[in-house]
Amino acid sequence: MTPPQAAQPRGPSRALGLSAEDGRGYIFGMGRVLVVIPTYDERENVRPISAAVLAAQPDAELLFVDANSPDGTGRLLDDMAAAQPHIHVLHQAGKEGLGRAYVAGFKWALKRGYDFIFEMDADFSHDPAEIPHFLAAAENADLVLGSRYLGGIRITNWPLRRLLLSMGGALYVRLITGMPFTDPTGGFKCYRRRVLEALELDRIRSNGYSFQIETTHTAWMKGFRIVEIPITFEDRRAGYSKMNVSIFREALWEVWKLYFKCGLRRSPRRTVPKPTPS
Ligand SMILES: Nc1nc2c(ncn2[C@@H]2O[C@H](COP(=O)(O)OP(=O)(O)O)[C@@H](O)[C@H]2O)c(=O)[nH]1
Ligand SMILES: [Mg+2]
Repeated sequence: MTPPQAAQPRGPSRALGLSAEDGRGYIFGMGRVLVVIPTYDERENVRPISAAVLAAQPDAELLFVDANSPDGTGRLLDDMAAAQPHIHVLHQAGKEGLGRAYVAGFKWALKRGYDFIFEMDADFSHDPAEIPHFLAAAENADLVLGSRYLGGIRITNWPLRRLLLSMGGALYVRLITGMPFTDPTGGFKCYRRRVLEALELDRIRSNGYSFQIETTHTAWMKGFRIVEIPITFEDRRAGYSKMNVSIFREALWEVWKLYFKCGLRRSPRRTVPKPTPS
């Protein structure tokens, strides 16, 4: 009989040659990781999502950016932050849109020296278990996009109307801007800090889906390396969606603005040097 084998690191742990014990190697090997999560009325979700992020990536930190949620999410987050040093909270005066929340979160992250900064929703549509895969991909990329459409559609429990809107939107963005990405409106992303430093955050005005398109488009035009990895997207289990028609309408126009802003160019002029291996 062969003796039992020691557990082998799986997935990205193996790819990076790291210890599988607790994932800490990512942090010591690569830098500090912050997951930024905007919240508006997410009381049922913030505790379980924090636990899931820390289970997937034990040394990551979380920053919640709360829009003064009427359901008391902000107070709950304060309690969580007081009890748990990995959790931080930024309070906004009110609901100003996703873009304003992320810009505030990104500035907070840059000031405090984080190296890998994630965007993620609070509602479990984005699976925190994917975080190590993003970090593995970020070894050779400046911006990693989670794609629901790379190599096939992986969305569960979404009404057909929303799926068609999202897929049509992706095609529209691709045709107008020339960006070769399958899911440009997705909100599960990992930035190296040098991308956020280059984005000129104060100049970003778009707010909903177009915020996702604008940040990726600006990074792409500046020549940063962008890769997509496949993710599975599940409709939220608790709470309600804040998506509305004005967010959709904003995106329709913003895409044209981006195209005109870069002088009708549909490809980057240059590529920045590869990120130095960490
Ligand atoms: N701070 C802040 N968070 C927001 C705002 N709008 C939505 N969110 C949060 O952003 C994430 C995505 O919103 P969600 O309603 O799930 O959009 P959907 O996934 O497109 O249906 C969730 O975590 C929301 O709580 C906002 O105006 N401000
Ligand atoms: Mg959602």
